[in-house]
Amino acid sequence: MTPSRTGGQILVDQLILHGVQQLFCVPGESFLAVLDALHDATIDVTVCRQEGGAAMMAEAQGKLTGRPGVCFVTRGPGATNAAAGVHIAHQDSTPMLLFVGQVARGALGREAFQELDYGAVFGTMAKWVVEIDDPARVPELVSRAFHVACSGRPGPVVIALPEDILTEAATVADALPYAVAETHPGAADMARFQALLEAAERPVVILGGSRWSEAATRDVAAFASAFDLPVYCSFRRQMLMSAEHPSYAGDLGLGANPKLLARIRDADLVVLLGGRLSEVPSQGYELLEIPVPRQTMVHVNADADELGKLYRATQAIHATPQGIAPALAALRPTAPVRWSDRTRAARAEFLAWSDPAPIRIPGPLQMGEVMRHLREVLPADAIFCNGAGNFATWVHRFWPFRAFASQLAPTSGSMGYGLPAGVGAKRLWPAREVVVFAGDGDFLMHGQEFATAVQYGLPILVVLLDNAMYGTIRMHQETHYPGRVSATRLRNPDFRGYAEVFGGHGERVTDTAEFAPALARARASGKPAVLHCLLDAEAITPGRTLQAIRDAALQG
Ligand SMILES: Cc1ncc(C[n+]2csc(CCOP(=O)(O)OP(=O)(O)O)c2C)c(N)n1
Repeated sequence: MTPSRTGGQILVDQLILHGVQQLFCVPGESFLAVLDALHDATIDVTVCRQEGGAAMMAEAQGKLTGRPGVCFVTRGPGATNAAAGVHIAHQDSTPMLLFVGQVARGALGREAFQELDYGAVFGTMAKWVVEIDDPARVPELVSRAFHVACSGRPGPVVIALPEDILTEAATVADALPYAVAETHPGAADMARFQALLEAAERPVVILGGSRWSEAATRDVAAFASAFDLPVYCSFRRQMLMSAEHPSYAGDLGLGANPKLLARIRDADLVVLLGGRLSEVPSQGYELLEIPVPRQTMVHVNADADELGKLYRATQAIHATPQGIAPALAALRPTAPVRWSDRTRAARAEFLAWSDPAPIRIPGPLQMGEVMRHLREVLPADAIFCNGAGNFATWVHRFWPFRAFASQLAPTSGSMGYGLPAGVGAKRLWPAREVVVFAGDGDFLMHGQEFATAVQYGLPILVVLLDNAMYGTIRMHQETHYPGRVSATRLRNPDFRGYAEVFGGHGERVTDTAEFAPALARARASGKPAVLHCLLDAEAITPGRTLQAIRDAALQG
């Protein structure tokens, strides 16, 4: 006999049977019945300080595991705050479930207290939005939410919960744990792919998107080795290939290596494996022609709708990276490959570009030295997290990603992501070292989540690069409106003191020599830590000063 349960209890039971072990929330009176059901459940709840941070923590867990991260927020303002994380999950193709409180069914449509129409609010951002209007339908609709979030191109699903369905009882059976369908290439697809590859003189492979696994990255690395192919990662997808692999040739981010871009333009075959080659990696949609690239193109994507959306590929294969990886690993060249010299040259260009040793910037704190030190002392599988800003270049260009699930960075370019992502990662895998790179602007967008790190005893390390401005925007200002500084200066707090008053460990770093001992003390502290690093404002990129950018713009 199925017992009668409240909607809140049914919901929590569904989460458990679908394998949810953690969730993030800011509580609200709209879902008290869920909070009550969680009181005796096996799910670890992280209570956060702002819904944007909570949603980003959930999104980060989705990115690391491929399973939906789960977040609960209250109606109205809770939901709009959480939108920041929903947008990231959408653009980054991350499975995520956002449960939102809703007014009682009897008040719907009256613009009741904090009422929103979630279908309208999240319509362009979520993969699916549903309002559950009957506790007996919770198993069905939650099961569907898990499947929608994970299938094809993953993304966020928003589930609105009218508060009276959570307290009403129903007698209904549980669903089964969700199971996501893989799409695999057929034998004919693989034969055609191999023929296109072996006809090429200058092939390149670009990895991106989601639906990867550690095993899939190993298979693709084996495929790259067997064919001695140059492999690139898309923007903020560097964890898909070890930087130490002899085939790895760099990433297609903001400020990408010009030599790398030239090689992709010069290729005669582009294999786009998993990604969309969206605006940033395509360098403003200019790297490949739209809709018909000059190069022969093979596009492999988990979502049939992404194939032919921007690029009319020579061959389109509807398969997930996990679904195609074993077939790629099984391919063997039928003749010696002709592009090994090119692969070596591309690799050498990457190694030169990503070497921090020659980098010199204005001021006493040399970030090249800092990155070199981090490369020496941090474990290869440290999880690097960042939001948006020029500071992120130091990570993307100079940290050699070597492990799957070691990168948390929003392809959506969302500031304020690094700290909550780091909290999400450390909650998930406490034994992994978690490093957050943040700008001074970026950090304070969700700096309040440092309190969450302290509350849960999460010793994450924040390297906070303070140049007293929204530097990226200032850089663009100097390019387009030289000398006319507008709304980009910041007066910052003492971030060492900030960390300390929150109950964490703080350090202030003003020159290169101070960095290593400060890092050692922070790591030994066992507490969440902030290294407040004061950067010379002129050091706006690893290669150019603000003054040089302004001078170049003034000279027209
Ligand atoms: C949520 C959000 N708001 C605004 C922007 C626009 N934006 C991009 S980078 C940036 C400045 C980042 O400043 P900071 O974190 O101090 O890093 P810096 O560029 O100085 O290294 C801004 C405002 C954004 N990407 N995301």
